[in-house]
This record gives sequence, structure tokens and C-alpha cells, in this order.
Amino acid sequence: MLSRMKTLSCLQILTGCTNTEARVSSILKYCNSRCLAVVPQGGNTGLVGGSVPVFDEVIINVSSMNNVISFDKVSGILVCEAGCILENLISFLDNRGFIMPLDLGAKGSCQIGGNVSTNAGGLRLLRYGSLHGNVLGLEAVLANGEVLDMLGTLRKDNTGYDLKHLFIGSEGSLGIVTKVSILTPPKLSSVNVAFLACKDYFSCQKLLLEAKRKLGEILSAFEFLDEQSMALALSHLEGVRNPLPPSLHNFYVLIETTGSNESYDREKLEAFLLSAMEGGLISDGIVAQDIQQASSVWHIREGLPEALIKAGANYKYDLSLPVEKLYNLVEEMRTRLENLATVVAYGHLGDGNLHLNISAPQYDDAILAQIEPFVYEWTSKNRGSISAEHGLGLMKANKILYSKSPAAVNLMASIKKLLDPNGIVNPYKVLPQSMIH
Ligand code: FAD
Ligand code: 2HG
Ligand code: ZN
Repeated sequence: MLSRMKTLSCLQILTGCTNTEARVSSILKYCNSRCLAVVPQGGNTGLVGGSVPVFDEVIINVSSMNNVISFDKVSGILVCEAGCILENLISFLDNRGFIMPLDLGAKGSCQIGGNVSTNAGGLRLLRYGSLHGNVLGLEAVLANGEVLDMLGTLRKDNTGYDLKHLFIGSEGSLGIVTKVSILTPPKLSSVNVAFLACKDYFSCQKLLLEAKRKLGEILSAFEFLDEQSMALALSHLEGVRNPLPPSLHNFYVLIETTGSNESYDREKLEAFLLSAMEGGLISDGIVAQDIQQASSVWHIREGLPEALIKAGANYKYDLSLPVEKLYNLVEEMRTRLENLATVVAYGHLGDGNLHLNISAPQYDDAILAQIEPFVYEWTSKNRGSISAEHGLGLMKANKILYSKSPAAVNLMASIKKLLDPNGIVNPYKVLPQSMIH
């Protein structure tokens, strides 16, 4: 009876409101006053369990807040509500000659609020940088229902602490993001995609260095996958074929260039590819001849998370590591696991971000014991990050000390306590429970 009454009074509060952040505010006020926990949820595409309730938390999904509020064609600044789906924003901007500074395989479902809350990286970070740079402002609702208006649209604003950064990447643990202001780059007319084969990891590394030197300002993506990833894509993704003639390639690299001058860009790319071929860095390769070929090449890379799901059980690790050491971990993992599981490696090599996935027919404690804590210790010893772009969510909250000092985590816990004293917003996520006093 008690909980029914609570629900009713919440509904009464909601019907009195018209604007959406006020609705979110009312819900949070209500929940906070009764110590009811809430989980902010966007498109639910996160890979660490951040948007999923653990017990009986109330899910707050802002998907109906999906309006573009304004777009300034001169500055490229887009202001929108947090529930806008990334792909819809991409189309909105495309019609106006702009692009989003981020792109990821989950674009059809993920929301900009979720992207900001996870500080999503993705396929374009190499060129446009992280959301800490591109998000100019946001609006967030705190646990007590207070609406924090930080929805600036200025590129430069050094007035006091830049509080928006607390909400970028804090995975909904400090409040609910309701609006976002983001700087969007102009759409450039000339896009080229090359799909290349390398005989070893050392060649991939050298190719990256050469690409940065020789392609410079037009380089917009540098992704890699190993032969195990390619095998997985070929067996589990519909209609996928290897665009390179069948032969034993150990590694594949996808390079994208984006610029404003078709012939200049093409010439630059061809000169780079020729010198890479002559220097023995690449053993084969193609340059996509049209949009269809470019998107089918992208599909191989972007489809890998889906291929892994289809392949069975999957242990996922999203690591930042020094590029020169990154593949040593993969090889050591293969030695440890022998025939127990397939080790698959791909990722955003241009950003030093390895997606290490261990695929097996089913989950097995013997496999897990070979992977953890080894993978975290290895990453920590090499001064890497145990979460490059996916966040910590529920699954990795207890691993934060592998990448952050106790003093830093204690300060994070104090900030959490200050903004959410009752601990109602996304509990059990991001920080270890033992460190939240
Ligand atoms: P959700 O999954 O719903 O939530 C993620 C976290 O953000 C949760 O902790 C949730 O509580 C919080 N949250 C969501 N909305 C809000 C809000 N409005 N206010 C406050 N907190 C909120 N990630 C990358 O970084 N790079 C990639 O390349 C990439 N590729 C992917 C490819 C695939 C196929 C898939 C399935 C996932 C991929 N991801 C990638 C992970 C995921 O898509 C991103 O993290 C995405 O940004 C999550 O957005 P979402 O709206 O789905 O958020
Ligand atoms: C990607 O880059 C995503 O495709 C998912 O970040 C990575 O599946 C993964 O491990
Ligand atoms: Zn990724």
C-alpha cells in the first residue's frame, strides 16, 4: 500500500510539469527524499553494465527527450536534448553540411546523453579528440533534483572550475544529463578508405607512425584487427568477405582520410601507400572505389562486437596501452589460454586502445582464472588504463585501483558523497562500494 501511494504522488508531481528537465528533477527529488535508488539509462548499449539496475532501482530513461534545441551554422554548435540517438544527430547534421565529432558502431541505438556520460571514444577520436574537448556545455539534474545549468555554447570560458567535466565520463553516478551542447566539425567532401594487410604487429606500428607523418591533417581513422578477428567476422557476419585476395595475412589496418580536396587527398594517400609498400610495411591492400566498398570495409571492423556475441561467451577488456607493447599482452594471453579459448584483438590503434576479447563456447571459471587478475596487473604494470573508453560501470568498478591511486579514488568518493549524499544515483557503479563512506 505504501509503495502504491508513493507511485501515485510521483505521478501527480509529473503531471504538473511541462518541461522535461523539470520532470527529471521531480522524479529525482521524490526518489531522493525517500532514498529510492535510480539508474540513468540511455540506449543501453554500454558494455560494462552501467545502465542496468542491480536490485530494485528505478530506471530513468530520457529517450523521449530527443529534440534538437538549436544549431548554429556558423560556429557548428549543436544544442540538443540528451535522449537524441547519435545516428539521428548524424543525419540531422549531414543535411546541414556538418558531422558529429564522434562515431561508433552502436550509433543506431546509443544516445548523446549516454555518449557524454561514458565519454565515448570511438572511430573518430584520433581526428577530433575526446568529448572532454568537444562538449561545450551541458545541463544535469543532481540527486536532490537541482537543475545545474552549464549549457554554455562558448569555446573559451575560464570562469572558475569547469564543472561539466565531472559529468563527462562519470557514467550517471553524479546526476542525469538532460541537455548537451557540442561543437561539430564541417563535413568534408573527400573521404578515402584503405584496407591494408601487414605481416606482423611491428609493421602495423610503423605504419601508424608513417600515417601520422605522411597523411598528417587528413588522417581521420586508424583501426586494426588481427587474423583471429577477421576469421570471426567471416564466420559470423552476414555478407562479409575479405576484400583482399585469400592469403595468410596476420594483421589488417583500416585507414580513413578526410579532407577537402579530392585530387590532393588521393595523391597524398597513394604516395603514402606506395612508400609503405616499398618499405615492406604492407603486404597487400585496397583503396575503396566507392561508398559501398568503403562501408563494407567499415562493416568488417564495426561488426566485430556483434560477431563476438554470435560466437558464444565473451570476456571483454578495453585497454589503453603504449602502442609498442599493446600486442605483447595479446600474445601472452594466447600462451596462457592455449586451446581453452580464442583470443581476438582489434581496436583504435591510432589512440593506443586495444579491444582484447576472449571468446569461448561458454563461460568457464578455468578460463577466467587465466585471464584475471593477470590482464589488470599487466596493464597496470605498463601504466595503461583498464578502461580506455567503455567506463567501469558495474563490471569493473572494483578494478579502478589498477589505474588510479587510492588518493584519487578517495577524492572521487568525496565528490560523489557531496553531490549525492544519499547514494541514490547509479549505486554500485564506477567506484568500489568499500571506498564510498
Ligand atoms: P547506456 O548504455 O544506456 O548507459 C551507459 C552509461 O551512461 C550508464 O552508466 C548510464 O547510467 C549512463 N547514462 C546513460 N544516459 C545517461 C544520461 N542521460 N545521464 C546520465 N547518465 C547516463 N563505446 C566507445 O566508447 N567507443 C566505441 O567505439 C564503441 N562502440 C560500440 C559498439 C557496439 C556495437 C556497442 C554495443 C557498444 C559500443 N560502445 C562503444 C559502448 C557504448 O555504445 C557507448 O558507451 C555509448 O556511449 C553508450 O551510450 P548509451 O546511450 O547506450 O548509454
Ligand atoms: C568498438 O570499438 C567498441 O568496436 C566495442 O568499442 C569493442 O567489442 C569491443 O570490445
Ligand atoms: Zn572501441
